Amino acid sequence: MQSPLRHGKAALGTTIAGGALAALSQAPERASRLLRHRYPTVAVTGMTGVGKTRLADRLSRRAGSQAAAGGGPDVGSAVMERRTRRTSRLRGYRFRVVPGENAATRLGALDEVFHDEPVDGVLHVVAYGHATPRRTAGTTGAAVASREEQLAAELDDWAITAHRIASMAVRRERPTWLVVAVTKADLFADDIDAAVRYYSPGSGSPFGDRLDELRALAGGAKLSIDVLPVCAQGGDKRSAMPEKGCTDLLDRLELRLAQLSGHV
Ligand SMILES: Nc1nc2c(ncn2[C@@H]2O[C@H](COP(=O)(O)OP(=O)(O)OP(=O)(O)O)[C@@H](O)[C@H]2O)c(=O)[nH]1
Ligand SMILES: [Mg+2]
Repeated sequence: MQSPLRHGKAALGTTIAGGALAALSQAPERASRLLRHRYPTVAVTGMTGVGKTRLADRLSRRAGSQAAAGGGPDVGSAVMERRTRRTSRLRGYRFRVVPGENAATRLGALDEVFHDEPVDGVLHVVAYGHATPRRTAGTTGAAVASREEQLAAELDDWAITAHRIASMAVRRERPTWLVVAVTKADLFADDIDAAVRYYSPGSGSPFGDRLDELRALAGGAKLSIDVLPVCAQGGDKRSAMPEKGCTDLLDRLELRLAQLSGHV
């Protein structure tokens, strides 16, 4: 017959072993939660030629692409680009740059960032009608598009992304953040206020109306929206937006990302 004491010991042993096992099985989940906290994932979205790759490269302190440096053809991204930014004290971001509508992998990339591995926040890039026109695959000759056409294309592109953001936001408890980055500010340096207004909620502009709709759909408390001007490359010292001006705008954007991520 087993003594009650031995029985008790065995039971205790089992509990400890069980606890250790449970802790072990939770370890990957805890590690991924820590990673998400310190290195939140950020989807970088927007239409083709708007400047997503250049901006993500600047934000992740990566040297510009060959095309940006002046050599080689200026082509759009074909696949999702992954960039990690490390800031001080083991913090940073994991950027997921969704390629523009020219890329065949675009839909899969959208699925990945908004459904399969939902991101913590979204950096949606727009350029106030200054996206670099890109040819659709299979056609030749330089592409041309007016600013009006580019703004209309941007609205169409935004409708798709907004829908994805809304369904991600309503599915989860914690709030989602959206930053609309109005890039290429060097190309409309005297018009930055008007550009920011055009992309702001409650402004009554076509884009503003769509942001209002998205807010209503997602629930105001579940989605924060910021609109910030930025540029990835500045002009020379005498231009309206010299490199120094661009760096200042980038710093402001980074500060906001840090606040939204709880880094500061
Ligand atoms: N003037 C100016 N040009 C920029 C800026 N950012 C990007 N560009 C240029 O705009 C073009 C398109 O930039 P990309 O970053 O390749 O655009 P993208 O959004 O990644 O485009 P896809 O990969 O096709 O989706 C390139 O020629 C860049 O050099 C900027 O801040 N100012
Ligand atoms: Mg790109």
